[in-house]
Amino acid sequence: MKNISSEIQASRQAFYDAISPLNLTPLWEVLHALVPPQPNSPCVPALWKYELLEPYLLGSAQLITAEEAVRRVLILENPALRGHSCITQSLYAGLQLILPGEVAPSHRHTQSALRFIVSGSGAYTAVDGERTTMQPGDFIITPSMTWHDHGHDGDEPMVWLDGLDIPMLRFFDAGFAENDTRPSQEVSRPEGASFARYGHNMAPVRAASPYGATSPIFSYPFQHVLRALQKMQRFEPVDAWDGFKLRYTNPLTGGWPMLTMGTFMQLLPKGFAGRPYRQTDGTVFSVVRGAGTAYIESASSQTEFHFEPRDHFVVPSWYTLRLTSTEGCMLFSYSDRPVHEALGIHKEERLIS
Ligand code: 1HN
Repeated sequence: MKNISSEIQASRQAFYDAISPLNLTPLWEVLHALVPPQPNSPCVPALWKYELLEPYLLGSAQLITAEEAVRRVLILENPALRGHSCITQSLYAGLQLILPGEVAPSHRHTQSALRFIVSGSGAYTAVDGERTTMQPGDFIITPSMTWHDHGHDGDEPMVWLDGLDIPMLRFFDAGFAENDTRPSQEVSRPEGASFARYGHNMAPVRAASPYGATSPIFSYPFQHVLRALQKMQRFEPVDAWDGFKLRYTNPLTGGWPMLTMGTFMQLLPKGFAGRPYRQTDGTVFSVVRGAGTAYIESASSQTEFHFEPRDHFVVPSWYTLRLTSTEGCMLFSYSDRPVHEALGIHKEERLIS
């Protein structure tokens, strides 16, 4: 507000006090905060070094079983939003541990989940009667309201990143959940059945999409993405901002595999020094291979994260990100971009320097 006399200020305050019991408040006091000239996220950039958290994650198995915990997860909480179980205002992230012989019991909920496998192998996730064995680097989907449980027939601890749209569903007050009557759901189809039907640029002639606009494929194996990016690296010019970057797709539509979260894999070649960009979708990164540096800036802050395999970091909406990698690296990421696009509010700026 401009310079105003204390007399006017006092009479305005008296007015606000008078209308407050009627649950009224003056727009003119909050207008610029409500409609900022550009995004002004309450989130901050943050890095979770796997090396530092791994002892605690593995140690959590001494405290509680997967069955008792239902899901034994350490949530990655944005440092500026502690206590809200979220990594950005719209996204949840956590690292889940399952040990050989354990079961994470079957349940279902309207929140959609993605898994990105970080460490170990041999555990399976079951979705809608079909099990998928998980390998490092695989991207796996649990569509909204599908029964899902996890189990582990292998012989080493297994860790994956869970990405859920929990804060969005909380915002819309649209959360429903239900526990199954059995810890593990019955298997009704062989492993790979969905991939056979939908994973080879083919589709059943008459069958309708089993999960609406969500992808009919539960698992996007790492080996396929790796092959694609390595091949691209040989014949395609490198993108000055992204390196070589692909988005995962729903094979039936070409659109995003999930309605609320978009997923990506990128390869930064050796010696890559990316240009800066910013976009409205705050993004969570999981480091698959190699190492590099993320330079993250806003008008009032500058952060530099050195990342290695299994590290995770978050870049809030409209922060500028620049990626570099001396040895080369691969990064998986997810964001709420499908929602921004559906609402017509997605914005990206690719800057020159
Ligand atoms: C959930 O169902 C899983 O199925 C993981 O593995 C994390 C966080 C909150 C609510 C449900 C899972 C979750 C979750």
